[in-house]
Amino acid sequence: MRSSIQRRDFLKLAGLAAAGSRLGAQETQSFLSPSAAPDVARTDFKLEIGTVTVDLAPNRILSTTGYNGTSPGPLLRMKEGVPVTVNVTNNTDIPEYVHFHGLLIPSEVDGSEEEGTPEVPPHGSRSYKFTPTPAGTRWYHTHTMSMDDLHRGSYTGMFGFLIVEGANNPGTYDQEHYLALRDWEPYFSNQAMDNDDLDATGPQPERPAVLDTRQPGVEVQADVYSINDKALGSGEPIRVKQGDRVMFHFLNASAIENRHLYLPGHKFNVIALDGNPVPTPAAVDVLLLGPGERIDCWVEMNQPGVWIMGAPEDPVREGGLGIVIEYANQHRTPQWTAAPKSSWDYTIFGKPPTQPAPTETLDMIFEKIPRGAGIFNTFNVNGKPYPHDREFVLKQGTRYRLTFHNRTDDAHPLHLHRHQFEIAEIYGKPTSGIIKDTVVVPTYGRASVDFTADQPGLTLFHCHIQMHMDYGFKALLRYA
Ligand SMILES: [Cu+2]
Repeated sequence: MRSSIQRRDFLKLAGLAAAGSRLGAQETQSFLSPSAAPDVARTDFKLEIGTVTVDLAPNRILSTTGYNGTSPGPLLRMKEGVPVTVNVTNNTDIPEYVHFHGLLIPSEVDGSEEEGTPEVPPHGSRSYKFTPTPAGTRWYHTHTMSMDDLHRGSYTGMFGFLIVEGANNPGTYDQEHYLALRDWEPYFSNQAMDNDDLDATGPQPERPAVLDTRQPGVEVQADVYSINDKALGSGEPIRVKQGDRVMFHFLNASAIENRHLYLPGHKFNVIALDGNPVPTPAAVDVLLLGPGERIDCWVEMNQPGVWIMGAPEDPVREGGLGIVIEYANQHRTPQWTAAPKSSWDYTIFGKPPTQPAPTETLDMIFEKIPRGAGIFNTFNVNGKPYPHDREFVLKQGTRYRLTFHNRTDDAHPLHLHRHQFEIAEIYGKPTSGIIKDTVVVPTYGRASVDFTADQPGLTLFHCHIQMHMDYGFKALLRYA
């Protein structure tokens, strides 16, 4: 039980007991009030890739790779439809790719080696020029392969929020926070922690009649967590007043795992998924975010006290995944109560389907090969790991129904580059109007998404868990 000892030591270091104390000035990144936002979005951005330190806790300072000396990197605020240049300098020894996640931009600047985006060479630089669209909460991150090197790719601190401002105003609120959920110091383990117990126990239409009983390979795990750059108890609390309406923009920037989030005594009023407004905003107790997903939601602060907003799973929250919400004139120890049993269900934010299903269909069947590559699992898409002999071929202007068949014992966050899709069916339930770029398909589950092939150029599809992607769980879509 090496990991649990580490966890206890870490908590001592983080000094949870001090969480409610009055501290100094706010972090600018985690506490951006609407009035602090620049009036005019910039068009010229600079990202410098290099070594950064992350002060997770007073006695826990990590060294990793990041952008502009911090992790998360700077919040990039762009205006929809206004061309931008992102100048990237790479001060490391390995080629880098900056992927702009959730944007509809050409392959040449999307930041994917598979799509043919040129690299940012080691100790060199490259400019990405594109016109940001659509409006909403997007993000940017490295798209370099890690394979068995846990100091590369999305295990590092190379990520940040990218906000595309549009005409749509998400409403009025008193303060606004951009919060990225992260884990650190990953390691390989045979005992992957199962955090999927809160997930929908829906139908498992893809469960094979005979399960694969071969010994599974190792997975990546972490015991150290943070929200932005601070472990629970180390950073500044979010200070609120009774009656405040607080807008949260959450991002799961993990390379590893789906994450839940809970705030005792409060509800999350979800208004957008992956940055796109949902047809039916709804209040929920617990959020679920797969790696790559974003949720925009507001919380009515109507339970005076000092609360922990964090992961419902004790080891994850105690390992740092949380932040303190402190009401004015309240100075007690931060409170936590167990989260209610809940299951995440995208369809409550949707509306009944009104359009007939697209007649053009694509099917992707995902399988896990235990220890397909030494001690690591590999993943097949339609019987073969990446690269495939033939890409999926799209006809320009055609609408497709893409069905994911998850024949593995894991929930996977599936991401399509350069396009957005509309969830058509998940957990056996039909829905419409939920526009996303990443969707968590449950264990042995099936999901169908519809999208229009209107972004010519190579397009990458992959699982957003870095190790799954690196070991076969990806595919290329090509326009005819
Ligand atoms: Cu996966």
